[in-house]
Amino acid sequence: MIKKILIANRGEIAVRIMRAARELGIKTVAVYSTADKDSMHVKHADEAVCIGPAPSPQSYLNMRALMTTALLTGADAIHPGYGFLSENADFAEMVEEHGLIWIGPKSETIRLMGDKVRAKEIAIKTGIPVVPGSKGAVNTLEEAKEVVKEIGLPIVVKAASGGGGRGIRLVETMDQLEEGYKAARLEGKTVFGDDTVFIERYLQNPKHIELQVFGDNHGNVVVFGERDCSTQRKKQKVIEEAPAIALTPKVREEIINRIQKAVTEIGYANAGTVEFLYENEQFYFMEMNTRLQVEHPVTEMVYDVDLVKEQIRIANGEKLGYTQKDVKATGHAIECRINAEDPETFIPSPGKINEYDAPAGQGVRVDSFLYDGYTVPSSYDSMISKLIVHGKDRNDAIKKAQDALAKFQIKGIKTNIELHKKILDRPEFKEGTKNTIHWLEKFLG
Ligand code: MV4
Repeated sequence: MIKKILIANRGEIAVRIMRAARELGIKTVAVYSTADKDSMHVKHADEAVCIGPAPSPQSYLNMRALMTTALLTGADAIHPGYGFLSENADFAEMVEEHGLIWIGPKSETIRLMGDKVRAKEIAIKTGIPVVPGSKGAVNTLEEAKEVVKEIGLPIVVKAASGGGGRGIRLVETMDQLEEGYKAARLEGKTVFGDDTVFIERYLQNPKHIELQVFGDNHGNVVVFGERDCSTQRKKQKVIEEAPAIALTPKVREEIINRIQKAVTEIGYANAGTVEFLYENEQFYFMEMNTRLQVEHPVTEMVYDVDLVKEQIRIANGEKLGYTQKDVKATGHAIECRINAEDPETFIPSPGKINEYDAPAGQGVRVDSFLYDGYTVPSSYDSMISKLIVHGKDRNDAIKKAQDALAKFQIKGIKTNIELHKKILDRPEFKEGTKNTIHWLEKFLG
């Protein structure tokens, strides 16, 4: 049984994980960098250990410091949160090898899904629809030309170790192919240490829809529906919602059933997200994320489930305790990511908060680590808060989000709260199907 969890993260997600642990009667160990000594996650933990200076490679990414801290504090499990080391198979393996519990999928699964070529092969094998493209890796420019002759233009060249938008090149004409192919390979090599690439037909104007899956260590898998994460800028999600109203009940049921079957087949354990592009009523597999996601609360709201508690229970060896037909979504949830950033330039805007007043009420949730007088450090992500609302339907949720945003006061630093108000007020957003992955960027001009 897990008695003490080390949380290898900071910010709102560290606080979020501590809440789940406390509710389960489990002690927590916070780790922090010197830049985070006054941070909320340090105050909320049962114990806190400083693991290094502000730069992440020397603190939150320092595997040896984290492992040592876990052993010295007697933690029996590590929760990585999202970002940082959450999808680092080497770290998950290190934790496993030291006899501690990794609260996430097996290191082997993380390694497999980190390789987008192998992940796509698994998708094809298990009956998940994929974007037409090369059969596996494309090793020469000649091969790339052959693939283009077969599937036509435009195409994208993607790094096999990529993800989150790095190492991807759009090729619209034959004479752009050499440059795009070489650039994707080089970016793969420089950013991920792997120059393997593959090719896909380019989808012009899709939505980004992802499905939340959950497996236990006894062969049971449940899919907690989908999220629409299309409202994004520069591959950073801004608003996420559940369910995706673009889907008809039939299309939703079919993709849920397919994924449930496929994820059961691969013996997946713990939380995962299967990401798709969605265009003309078709799903196209992109990748599988082997971690808890930032936007997990919208799923929690509509399925009335605590996904972090579920992660901990599953890591403890417990069974899921419900099946696919037991889980049902109610109403609509919307998450607004509140960033400390300049509203014009989007440049991060850290600094001291001299007034903080968060909204509350029925169906209103704020996941944050802010308090009056807190100084947002400059060393980390600019996301400082998540506003999540749950309404009886999408219009109700939009209205609740607008009311909550009107009440939200964060003074002393610049935030994107006004941007959220503008987005929620747009007819194209309200309509709900026109906001594809390119919509927000076009709207912002
Ligand atoms: C694509 C695509 C269109 N067609 N693949 C960007 C991030 C990476 N995870 C995959 N990405 C894309 N892959 C094909 N075959 C368009 C994108 C894309 C995108 C995807 C999701 C959310 C935002 C995006 C913004 C630009 C491009």
